[in-house]
Amino acid sequence: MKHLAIIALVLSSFVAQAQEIPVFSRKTPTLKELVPFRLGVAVSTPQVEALGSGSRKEKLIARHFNQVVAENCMKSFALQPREGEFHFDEADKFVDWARANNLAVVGHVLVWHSQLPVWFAKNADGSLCSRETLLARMENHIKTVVAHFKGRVYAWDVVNEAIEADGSYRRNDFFKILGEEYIDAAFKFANEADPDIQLWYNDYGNESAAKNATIAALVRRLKDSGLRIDGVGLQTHVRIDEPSVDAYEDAIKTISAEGVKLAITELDVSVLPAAWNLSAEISSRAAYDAKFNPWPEGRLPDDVNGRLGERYRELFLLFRRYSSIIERVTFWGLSDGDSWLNDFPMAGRTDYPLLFDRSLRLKPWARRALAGQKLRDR
Ligand code: 9MR
Repeated sequence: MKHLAIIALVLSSFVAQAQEIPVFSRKTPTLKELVPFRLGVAVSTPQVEALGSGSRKEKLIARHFNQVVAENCMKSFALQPREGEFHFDEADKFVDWARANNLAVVGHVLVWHSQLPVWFAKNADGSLCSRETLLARMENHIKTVVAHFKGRVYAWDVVNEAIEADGSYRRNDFFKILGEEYIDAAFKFANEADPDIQLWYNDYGNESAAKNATIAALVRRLKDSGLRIDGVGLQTHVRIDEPSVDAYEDAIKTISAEGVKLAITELDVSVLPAAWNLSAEISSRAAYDAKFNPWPEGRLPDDVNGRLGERYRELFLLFRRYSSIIERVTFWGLSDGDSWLNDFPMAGRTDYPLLFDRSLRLKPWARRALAGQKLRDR
């Protein structure tokens, strides 16, 4: 009997272990496995420079995401700093690394008023160039760049941020010279350069109904003129408490009604007090003031971190509901330390807008928030 009891005890401990094995060996899902769309991240220029060194950041990007976009190194000032002088080394390094790691690449950006090299829309004396000159420069830039990355980039942001919050067209140099038809020209040149890549319009401030109405009208106009536009990117630089999810849902409905795909292209959630307005307009700046930088030590209080998780969860619940039209969700940076928000609109702040903290630890709520699951009590 005694022997039997010992055997039973040994067996039951085996059974218990056997039952536990799946629990211990079950693979923790990567972030990209938790969502029904592509999951992307913007890669900063210092990160691009370090690619190939086997850094922890590089490993995290390759492991958790399946799409990337260059935060800066594929903009016109980087690719063609002087007229006719193209620099592709850094961007090529980025694109080749991405492809070797099975990451789909989005090109950002062909036509944008910001980070535009001075020569692009100006004469040597600083005055605005002629219509013909600007069209020729746009055509050369767009066709050279798109052709260079053909087959390696699957979608391009063709035009970025052409519309203001009030729904009017931004009076940038392109607009001053060509009117809103600079947008038509950009889409035409991009399509001629590569009929197989996706062509996107991209903008921020997506809670504005007036802006969305103009974006929808723009999509309609382009299509009516026989031009191709495949998608509209909603940048989604938002704050912990605004804008409302309902306003975002309205944007999704209004724009997708025009028969284009959507993507969340530059997601981040600022937790800091609004130091300016709710804008991603990079030319707005404010002088440093410590009262707008409440957590300078790099540690966010638990309650605020918890609210950040809830905010991400409500956003992902919305994105998941529209996953049949949302093609990808891309974070504008890997970790809090990488974010542009630390310096915008006020330099020297410490923001906490992304999924990985400054030590590259995944925030405790991240997996559940992306999966749309109730967060655990903290
Ligand atoms: O994150 C980018 C930052 O490093 C650059 O200094 C800035 C320059 O204009 O651009 C930032 O990225 C912007 C993106 O290209 C377009 N949408 C708004 C983004 C944040 O400003």
